[in-house]
Amino acid sequence: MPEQTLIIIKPDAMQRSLAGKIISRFEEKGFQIVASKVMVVSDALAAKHYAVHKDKDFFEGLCKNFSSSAIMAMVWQGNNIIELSRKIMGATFAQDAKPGTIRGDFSCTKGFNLVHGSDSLESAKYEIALYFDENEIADYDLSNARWLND
Ligand code: IDP
Ligand code: MG
Repeated sequence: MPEQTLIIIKPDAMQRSLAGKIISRFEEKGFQIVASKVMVVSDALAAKHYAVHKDKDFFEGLCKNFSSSAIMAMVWQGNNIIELSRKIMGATFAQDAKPGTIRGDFSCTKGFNLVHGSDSLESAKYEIALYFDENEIADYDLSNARWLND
């Protein structure tokens, strides 16, 4: 199975109608989207999602922002997607992120950085399971893609 990761379009990006632009970045790179849903994250889910940061001083504000309005949770797959998606997103603080990255191109703030992506195989597995049942993750079989040879 190709490597999979959880990508989330955060509330600030959804409110700014940036979902399409963000999705395009991953599509253009050649990655495949295999699951998606729009939802409002509960306080409990936000705390689980950001559990690794539970002792940080920004944890409470982070969870509050993350659960404040709708997000789009997605599973994407492709070669080396965990490392490459982090590059596509750019540095954590959007004000430091390089032009050409999602955060560098669309945000000039610190914490409102538009997008989340898993940072390791282990966190991807944990995070995907927080949002999706196995039967909600589809696949596309390109071995039989008739449009490729039409
Ligand atoms: P990441 O999203 O690039 O993986 P993490 O270090 O995992 O960055 O932090 C999770 C999220 O917490 C960040 O995306 C950002 O929204 C927020 N955050 C991280 N560090 C700070 C901080 O020092 N102040 C405020 N918010 C922060
Ligand atoms: Mg992180």
